[in-house]
Amino acid sequence: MVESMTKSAYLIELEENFGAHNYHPIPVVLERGEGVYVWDVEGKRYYDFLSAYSAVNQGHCHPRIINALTAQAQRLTLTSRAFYNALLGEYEKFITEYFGYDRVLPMNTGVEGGETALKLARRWAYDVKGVPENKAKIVFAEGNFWGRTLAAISSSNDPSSYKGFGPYMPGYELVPYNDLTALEKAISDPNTAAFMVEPIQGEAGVNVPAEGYLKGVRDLCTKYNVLFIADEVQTGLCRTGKLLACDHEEVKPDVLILGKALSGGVLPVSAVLASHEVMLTIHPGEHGSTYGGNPLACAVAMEALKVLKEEDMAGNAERMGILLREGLNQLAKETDCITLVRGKGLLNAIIIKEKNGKTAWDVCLTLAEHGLLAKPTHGDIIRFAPPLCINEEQLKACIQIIRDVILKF
Ligand code: IF1
Repeated sequence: MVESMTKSAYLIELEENFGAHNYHPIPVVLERGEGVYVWDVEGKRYYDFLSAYSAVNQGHCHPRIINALTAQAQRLTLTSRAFYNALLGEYEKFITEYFGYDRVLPMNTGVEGGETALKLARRWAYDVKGVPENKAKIVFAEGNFWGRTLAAISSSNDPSSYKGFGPYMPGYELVPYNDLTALEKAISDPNTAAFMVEPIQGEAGVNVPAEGYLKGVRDLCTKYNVLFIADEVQTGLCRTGKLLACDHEEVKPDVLILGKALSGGVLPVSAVLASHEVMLTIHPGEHGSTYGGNPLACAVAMEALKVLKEEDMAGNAERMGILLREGLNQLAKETDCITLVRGKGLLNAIIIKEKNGKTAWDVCLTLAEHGLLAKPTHGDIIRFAPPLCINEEQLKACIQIIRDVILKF
């Protein structure tokens, strides 16, 4: 390391020289996290307003989750599913009762959850609904994002997700988000297996659908015997002020996909929940994963779910979200560079109008200088999604930071 370089600069240089360039991070190098705070290698403290894209809802390094991790890590971490393990059955009972489903299929990343849900939907279409072999259709909403695999990017209409990675998965159809007429037209096709949708579109920039959309999706999927798959990888686990974003409209999807904060951010854990009828269409040896359902993940996920409930993180997200949007809407009245404020619970975003050549990226760089971490998406949208353990004093401090930066912008 050259003496004159800061440690951050040195570590950024290493990633520049030895890593793939599949990200363009905000130039901050983090080495410690606790609750709503993270520290960089120079010891500067930040409020984390991204929460690792909603994977650290419980706060960074939550002590109960870390304790569950370290205790289990000293006993047994991985057996593969070639054998039973002492935690998986307990976890399966716990999580199915926690969310009110018959069965769970444990995986690791969110996108594996999506892939699993789609395999279940196609298999259910052939074995239960009676769709002719290889004719099953899956419908998605424009603006969807559910991961980076070839099956996932095949459903995307965002060129930065799919361009240059063809050919694409067949059997997909896209409809506009928040449009029940288009949805009914698409899923009335008797070969339709499922409609997979995010209750609020995260990557699209916290796109909140009209009140009643999810209820409409539920009713149409029931009417046409089509599986309603809710991708709650980002919106689930108290992020939007309810346990699940679907709970805002009291609708129950046929298939529920969870990920990210299911482990409180300590290791990849995802899950697909469904009925006996749907889940048992996959038979032994027809799906799986080396790490899926490993005892370490089971121990961590049970504690992560207990923390959400026992610390009333949904209630706090609801209350703090209202405060945050009040602050952002007040700020939007005082400046013309915020064109929109939207969100639910602690999943929020503002849309920044470029000014004097300054963009949302520049705002995020200045926010970082002022001790608040956020990152733009789709150019002009800044997501504000702190850990759900944030308290009123911390939130007010963050609103003040955002005000100071935007009003100077
Ligand atoms: C990246 C954002 C992107 C997701 C939903 C499934 C997955 C995700 C609704 C897949 C993952 C992550 C991926 C990460 C950044 C982040 C993200 F939407 F959250 F902002 F990319 F768009 N369903 N979202 O949001 O879960 O396989 O990643 O565990 O790819 O940069 P995963």
